[in-house]
This record gives sequence, C-alpha cells and structure tokens, in this order.
Amino acid sequence: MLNRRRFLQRGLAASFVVSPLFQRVNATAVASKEPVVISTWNHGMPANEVAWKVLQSGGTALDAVEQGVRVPEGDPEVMSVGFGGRPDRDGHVTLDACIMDDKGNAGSVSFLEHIKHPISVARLVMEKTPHVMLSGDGALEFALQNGFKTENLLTEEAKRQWEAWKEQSDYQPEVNIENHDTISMLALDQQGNLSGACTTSGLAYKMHGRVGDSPIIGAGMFCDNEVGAAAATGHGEWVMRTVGSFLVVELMRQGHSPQEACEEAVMRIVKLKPNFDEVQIGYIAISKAGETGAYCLHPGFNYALYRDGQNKLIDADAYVK
Ligand code: SD4
Repeated sequence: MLNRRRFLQRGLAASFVVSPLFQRVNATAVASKEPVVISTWNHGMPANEVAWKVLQSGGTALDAVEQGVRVPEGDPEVMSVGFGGRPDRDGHVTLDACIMDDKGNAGSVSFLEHIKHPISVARLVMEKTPHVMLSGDGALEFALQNGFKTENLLTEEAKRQWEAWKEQSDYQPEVNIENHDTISMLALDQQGNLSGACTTSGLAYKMHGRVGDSPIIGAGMFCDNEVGAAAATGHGEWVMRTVGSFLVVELMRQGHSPQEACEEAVMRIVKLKPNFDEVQIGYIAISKAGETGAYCLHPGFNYALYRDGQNKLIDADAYVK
C-alpha cells in the first residue's frame, strides 16, 4: 500500500508527465477576453446583435444569451420560436426552453403555453427555485406568479397554416422546413465565462404534450465553463437519444476541437439511424478559448457567428454531401 508521502511524491511526479491528450485540452484552456457569440439559423443574426451589445459593454454571457434569444421569441415572423410559433396538431403553441450559466446552474421550462418569453421563465426557474425544470401548468403558474402575462401566441398566419395542414393531417417532419428553427445561442464574455440558451416552439404539428430536446439540459444545450458549450437544433428525438450537447462538450473535454466534437455527435446519430433521410440535426459548439464549430446531417443548416466585431451567417458543413 502506498504511504502518504510516496502517494504525494507520485502525484507530484505524475503532474509533470503531461499526456498528449492533456496538452491538447490545455492548449485551448486559456480564457479569451474577446467575446464570441454563436447561434443557430438566420434568426441568429439579429439575436447575435443584441447579445453582442451586452458582451461589448462588459455584461455576462448569461445576460447576453437571454437577451439575444428573446429577439426571435418576440418576433411573430419567426414561426418556430415563441410568439408566432407553429402550434401542435391540436392548435396549441407549446414552448420549450432552457438556459445554463458558467457555474453549472441550469433552468428550463417545457410544454409552456401563453408566455411569449419562455427563456426568461427558465432563467427564473434557475435563479428562484430549488429545481431545474418546470413543465406545463406548473410552469405557467410560476410564470404568472413572477409577473409574466398570458398572451395569445397563435398568430393568424400560424393558424392559417395549421388549418391547411389539418386537411391532410399528414405528420411528416420535413428537413429544413423553413430554414430557421429553434434558436440555440452560446456566448463567451469578456471575463472568459460561458453560458448557453435554447428556445423553441418545437416541431410543428407535434402530438399534444410532446416535449423535444430543447429544454433538456445535456440534450438541447449544455455548458461547462471549464471546457465549452454546445447546443442543438433539428429533430429532438435523435438529440435526446444521444444526449447530444453533453456528448459534444465531453468530446471537447477529451481533446477534440469544437468542430470535431460536433461531427462525432452527428455520426452517433448516423450510426443509430442509417435511414436518416427525414432527420435533420445541427450542432454548434464553442470552447473555453472561443474556438467554434458547427456540423449538420443534411445541407441547409446555417448559423450566425459574431466575433472580432463582425456578425456573419455561415453555412455549416454537412455529413450528406
Ligand atoms: C425539437 N429541436 O423540438 C426542436 C426543434 C428544432 O430545428 O430544433 N427544430 O425537436
């Protein structure tokens, strides 16, 4: 058995023998002071603008991601998030959202109706309750107790489309139905801290009661301030089955770049579902050093990246060529 002194000596010696894997992780472990924001789809562009302002003025990544994703949540023309989102098959707009800060705190709401900004309710769940997730009527009650107002989230346009869909009631989730979907956003602030947010009305015409990956910590989004953060968009069932965002972050912890980690997480789905024609998945990721990555299953997924004072919309590389 090792006595305490030999144990300490060994520990000390071991700490000087740096494995190649550790070197790779360590090479990116220096906190950046340059803020970075990455978010999913076209609607990430205006969302990034708001998040960037928060970061530029020295605000936290947590405030940046919350303020950023509130933009598409409040925009009725974005028909996949918040107000104006497409309803479920029974005509209810039901919302999922989650948020995570640099200290490992997390909050989420699922199956929430009538509240325009679910991300802000998720943040309050994180900050004011002993829980991580509130769902359905309980989440609504909590929101109302905290000053949120009920609103009709079903716009005339969403209602019109739902009524047209009902004529066939043919449930076939389509890949890239509208070229913008769930918004997931990850940010690195001037203090070098990471946070993430994810908010959606989920798959259009889903079964009533269906909850996707977006409010599930580790599936729709995950943030570990030592390593990096990741988030997902697309068919949530596959993201949940592979705990996608947690997987991406853990791959980064093992030394993979954000790009390699996103690619490997998509590959897990390809292995599980060889017939993936009707499934779209997109991941975004950021490391503690501000390195970013993105990857998707089918072409068509784009993301907004704000760094060095410039906001750019970029097509993600895809598994299917
Ligand atoms: C869900 N992941 O509810 C969400 C939908 C989505 O791009 O992201 N669409 O499954």
